[in-house]
Amino acid sequence: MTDLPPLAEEKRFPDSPERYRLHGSPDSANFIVRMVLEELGLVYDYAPVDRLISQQNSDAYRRLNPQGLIPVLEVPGQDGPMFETAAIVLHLADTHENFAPAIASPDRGRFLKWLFFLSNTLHSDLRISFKPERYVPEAQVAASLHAGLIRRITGSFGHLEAELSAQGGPFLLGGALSVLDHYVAACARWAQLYRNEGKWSLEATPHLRALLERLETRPAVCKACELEGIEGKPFTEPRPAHLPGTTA
Ligand SMILES: N[C@@H](CCC(=O)N[C@@H](CS)C(=O)NCC(=O)O)C(=O)O
Repeated sequence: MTDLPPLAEEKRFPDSPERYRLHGSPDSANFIVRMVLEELGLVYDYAPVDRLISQQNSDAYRRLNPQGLIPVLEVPGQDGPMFETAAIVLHLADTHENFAPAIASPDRGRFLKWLFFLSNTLHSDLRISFKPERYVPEAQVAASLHAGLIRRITGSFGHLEAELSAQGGPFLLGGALSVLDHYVAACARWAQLYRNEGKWSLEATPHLRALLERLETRPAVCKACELEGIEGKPFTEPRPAHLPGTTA
């Protein structure tokens, strides 16, 4: 039996880009990916997705992410575009060996559990709380769902506050900055800005506030904010982004 010759690189990965390409719209979940790309000092292209005209639901975009959700990162060498923010930032951190503990490290498990918590609990709840009427059209039921989600979101920030306190800060893993911190910072921003109606604030979470203040001074975070059209203090005194394509 003869081994078949390997397929040419371009045949195996016909859509693999030459360099990272981030698809996003201002202040959407791509903001988290953007902060991480900037922290890692990576070169990338940016493809704007106009949410005002629902471009995320176009056939072309759904070929990148069948859910029609932002962000997508096209990754050199991968056999398809990546979606899901946590998967993307984990991939970037692992590939570039920064902002995540190494696989054999004793804090890897702690890192993973909080990353999954941020993705499948806090971020997920926030997303539903922004537009509860998408899930339950009746106004009263939607209002009640929203109230329940705000309680859960407040509880989730409470868990993160307790972890920060237990680790002694300044970051979620303790002394080392990781992609968890960028993820939680964006969630804290959106929780204050969108459909929160003053129900959650940083008052009850002083350790989280200190983490956010620290992140706000990082050059990579400032650069990401500038590119996303986010002005002022993005996490402790958030104001809506002002670039076209922004939606609440
Ligand atoms: N689980 C997804 C959620 C992403 C998500 O919620 N994206 C929002 C923007 S922040 C979106 O695409 N919204 C457009 C829509 O719902 O039509 C992830 O982590 O990437």
